[in-house]
Amino acid sequence: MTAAAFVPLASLGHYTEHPPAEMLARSRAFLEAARRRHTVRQFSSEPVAREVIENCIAAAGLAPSGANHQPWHFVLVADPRIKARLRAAAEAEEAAFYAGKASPEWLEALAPLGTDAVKSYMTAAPYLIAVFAQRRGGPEPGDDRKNYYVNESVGIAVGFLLLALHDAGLAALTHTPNPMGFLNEELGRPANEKPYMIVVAGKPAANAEVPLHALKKKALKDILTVL
Ligand code: IYR
Repeated sequence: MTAAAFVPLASLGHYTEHPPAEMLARSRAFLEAARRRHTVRQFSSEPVAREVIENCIAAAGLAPSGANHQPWHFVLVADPRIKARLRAAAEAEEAAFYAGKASPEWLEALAPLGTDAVKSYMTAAPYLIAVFAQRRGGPEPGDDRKNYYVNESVGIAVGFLLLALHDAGLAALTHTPNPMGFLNEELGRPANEKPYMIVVAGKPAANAEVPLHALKKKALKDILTVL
């Protein structure tokens, strides 16, 4: 058993206390920035510096996680041949999905988004970020212990990633073809890693559109109870 050891937060110099007015102003500014984030499905193929994406992934890797095991692995795909293979595999699953694997209720829920089985963005966008959730791992690379709250942890990390990309001026799409086992095969990840999501990243195409349906965000009063 490793004993807990601590360092004063103040000695890290990482916490900044803001006066109340500034705190309010910053929370409003962040809210407005979040309001300007939209999922897009039409990407420009304009290149984006890899370091930008790597910084966003590094920020995602700072997310809190169960027992700080950091149960995630990211594969950054820029190679056009690999993107083409992933697109073909995803489109095969999506074709089955839209042809009837999905329930009528599911297809009806998706109809206002206007999605279909053609996934041009997977080859148009400069980057595909495949996210894997590790069932086993640990705080050190190479650890092989049980991980905890894996889905919660990886979900938080993807949230960090989406906001980091947005803050850098990039658009993103969370894409989850079902099933996603082809990601392990194509990208050489072990079977104990669950393929979690593909995050498509790049600049939006000049003619990118946002479905009106996606602009309907619930009001705070409808998502918050204050007691
Ligand atoms: N994976 C499919 C279907 C899809 C499902 C949901 I839930 C969405 O919010 C969007 C799409 C696709 O990518 O088309």
